[in-house]
Amino acid sequence: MSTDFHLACALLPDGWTDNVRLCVGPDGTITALATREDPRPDDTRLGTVLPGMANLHSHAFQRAMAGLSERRGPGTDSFWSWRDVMYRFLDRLDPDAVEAIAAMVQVEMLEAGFTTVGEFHYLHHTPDGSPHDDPGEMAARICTAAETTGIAVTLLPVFYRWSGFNMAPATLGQRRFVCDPDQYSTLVERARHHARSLPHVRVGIAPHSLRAASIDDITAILPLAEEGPVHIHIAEQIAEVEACRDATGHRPVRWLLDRQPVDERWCLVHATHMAADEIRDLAASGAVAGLCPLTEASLGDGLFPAVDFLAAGGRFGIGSDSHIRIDLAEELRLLEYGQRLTRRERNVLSAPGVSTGRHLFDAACEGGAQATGQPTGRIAVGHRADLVELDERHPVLTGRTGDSRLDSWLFAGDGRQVRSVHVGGMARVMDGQSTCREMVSRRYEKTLQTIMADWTA
Ligand code: NGQ
Ligand code: ZN
Repeated sequence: MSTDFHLACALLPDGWTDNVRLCVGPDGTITALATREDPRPDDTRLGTVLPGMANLHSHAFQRAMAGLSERRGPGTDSFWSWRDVMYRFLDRLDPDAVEAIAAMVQVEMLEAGFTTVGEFHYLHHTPDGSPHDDPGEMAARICTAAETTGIAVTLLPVFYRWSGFNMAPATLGQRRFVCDPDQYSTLVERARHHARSLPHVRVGIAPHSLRAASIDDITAILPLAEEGPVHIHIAEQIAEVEACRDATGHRPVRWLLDRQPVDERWCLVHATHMAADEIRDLAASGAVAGLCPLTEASLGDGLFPAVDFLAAGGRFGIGSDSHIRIDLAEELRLLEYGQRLTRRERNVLSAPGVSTGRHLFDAACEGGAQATGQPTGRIAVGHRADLVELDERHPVLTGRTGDSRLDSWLFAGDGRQVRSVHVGGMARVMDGQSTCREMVSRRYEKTLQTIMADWTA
């Protein structure tokens, strides 16, 4: 069965267009698009509609510890002390908990206007570090969560082997992540197996970082990506840049670009600390910079060199990473505000005469689709019908038209202006709420009661 839509006003690739009719095939793809059309009696009628954006970087389980590492410790708190808390937290999670948390996160993403998620998952094994009977158990649970919520998923099973450069052995806290290339190949195969149960799914690979995967490891596992994306954390912390320089004589982005075939399939997550040549060459590679502004602020990473990277033609997308908040509007806003605060200027990341909201939204939709390898981020024939409808009656959007709707949503709003969300033509959010929120949040609450029972700060 196919469904048809009538959109009163839609952001199409060449701009805002009124009275758009879409035909959506049984697999969720837009099969026909016509403009200046009246609605027909059976059409699903929507108001102001944007394409769905992919959230390209997620560690779903971290949502459940949001706010638990905001108490100052005895020394200087940092990314690394946050990571200690995070490791202590994840030790409590079993597959049921991972599934419950992932479903909650996906519900929150959908309600924020994200229609696809790139799940970079590394909590693979049981608490003692031995694999599950099915080594892909955790991938299966992420898929089950997505079956419940309806979000499109790109599974990015993580290769994690070392605790630092020069093949430093993994620590006890990392025992649930570690694989050698053979074990990893099984894991990816199991992830592919479980992915087959979902309608809107891709599988890629994710060497965790240059700390956790050597260049030779990356070379060994790269064929496992097949046609899928390759994601890696890189140059997020100064300590990592320095350790890389000590070990290799080069900065991380330089080291990767010179030793791996980095191209459009790749997503370099964070890439916060780059020298001028790295910015230029990463931009030229066609890879996506996976920016996670709220997490980068929360963890004290530093500021991505957005002005220079965009001027060099670099591509980017947005991830909510640690999920300290899940808010599409706030991520793009903080990306721009970081630049305003340091440069003491306004409307820094757009071009003269161009709406900043529109410019950032378009770029992040495109980058997110590329990085997740999904046919999303565009309302066009051949793309999936991932549709985000804004509530134009919300006070934040009152009286706004065209790009000023995007500016007002992204700079003055949040998830509350999202009225409905369709993924592959299926309604997943209605009247601002995920269609499975109640069930998912009940289960999440139970899970958290257990996890938090004897948690100490
Ligand atoms: C992660 N998160 O894998 O969850 C990392 C922290 C690490 C971010 N980098 C762990 N934001 O990088 O070692
Ligand atoms: Zn991450």
